[in-house]
Amino acid sequence: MNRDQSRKHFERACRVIPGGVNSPARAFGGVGGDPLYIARGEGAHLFDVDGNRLLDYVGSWGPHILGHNHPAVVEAVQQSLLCGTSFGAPTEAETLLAETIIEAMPSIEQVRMVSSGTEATMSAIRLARGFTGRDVIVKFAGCYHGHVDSLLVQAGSAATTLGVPSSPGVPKGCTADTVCLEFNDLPQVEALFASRPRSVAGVIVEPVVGNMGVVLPECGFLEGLSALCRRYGALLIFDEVMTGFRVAYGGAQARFGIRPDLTTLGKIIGGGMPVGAYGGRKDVMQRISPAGPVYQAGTLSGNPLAMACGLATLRVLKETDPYARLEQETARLARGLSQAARDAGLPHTVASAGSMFTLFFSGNPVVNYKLATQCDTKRFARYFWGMIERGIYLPCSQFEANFVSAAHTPADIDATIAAAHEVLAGLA
Ligand code: KE4
Repeated sequence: MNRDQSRKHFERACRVIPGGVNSPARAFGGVGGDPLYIARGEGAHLFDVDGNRLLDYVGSWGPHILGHNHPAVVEAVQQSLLCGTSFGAPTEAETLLAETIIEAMPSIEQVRMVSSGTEATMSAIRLARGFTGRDVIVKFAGCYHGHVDSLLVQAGSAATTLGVPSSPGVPKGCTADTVCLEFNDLPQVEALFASRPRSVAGVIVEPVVGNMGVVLPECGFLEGLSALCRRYGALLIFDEVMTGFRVAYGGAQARFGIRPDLTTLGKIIGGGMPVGAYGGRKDVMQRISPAGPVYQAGTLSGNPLAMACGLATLRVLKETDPYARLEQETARLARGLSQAARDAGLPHTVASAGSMFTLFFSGNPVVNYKLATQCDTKRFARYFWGMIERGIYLPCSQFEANFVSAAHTPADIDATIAAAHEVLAGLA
């Protein structure tokens, strides 16, 4: 595969941008080599600056559940652009997207738009602390909630990929009230609450983890978190930035029948443009400025272009309801990848939920961060490059979720399985 132009672009970028990228997740740090520079996306495919056509399982790290440049989304953004890009004043589009989110997720009675998932989680934990008057936030190792100072503790995604799960530059005071526990370990959470019964403001969790790779909640874990939060007066915060409108139209909370107090969203609700949101119980959301005293603001929050992009995306999802087919095709792909690894005699497990999946190079089921970090990341890197050489573009880390879009065809899934058989056979 010719990657000359990408290499030239990367060399030039590295002179003016730290690491040559505007987000470390794109840096190929976990697989070696230089990132591909993308010229355009179309449906399930990306086209890089060297003219390579790539079947895309990154989907911009989650937003593109419809695939790239869905006609209805393009049309909506073009129409919105003709009216202007940003006004710093309320627009109807913000209300329409808020109403759509609230209709999809009954636990959300009011919602505030922001411009990223990080802003959403940062605001949600400030609100939880402001509402309860308590300071402690519980998170889980391997979960990634954006680069919020107080949540960069044993964080997943690129923080783990690049070996910095707890970042320098975060003062001890910022994380003094962050308690990091093991995902799927409910007794640990019970013990924490029992030891500090009136200290916990909130528990923030990815209900289906995407940032260790895909890790599912064990039976009773989410229900247990909900019961403990209720018992001890803490808020349950579902970080659905990745799972919202991904694992079901109503997100993981619909899939598991849990009603969190707050939910954070991003990715799909922006359709690929910068949108985050946090919402939940009205009595809690009413504490947010200007309705209440907890301050949060943003110049481009609710940006009309981004609202139009997100709204069109959610409208297509609601009208076409691709979820059953996405789940079937993703499960078929997961089985195919597992069969390919088994035929190659490679220790592996595969996890999937809705249209997100991960092939782990570990013989043990990955149920928490400790097990995730035992995966063979060198073998993953060889798998990644073997697949890219065959035109299959995967997330450049063992600790990320892969995404199937509504634009992926059965033939695309077949081709991916066939490529995996070839590549994995060569890794034994
Ligand atoms: P952003 O600030 O990147 O929009 O969202 C942060 C965030 C919050 N919560 C969850 C569950 C997330 O997955 C994310 C961001 N996800 C990563 C990929 N795993 C974004 C990719 C990147 O950092 O470039």
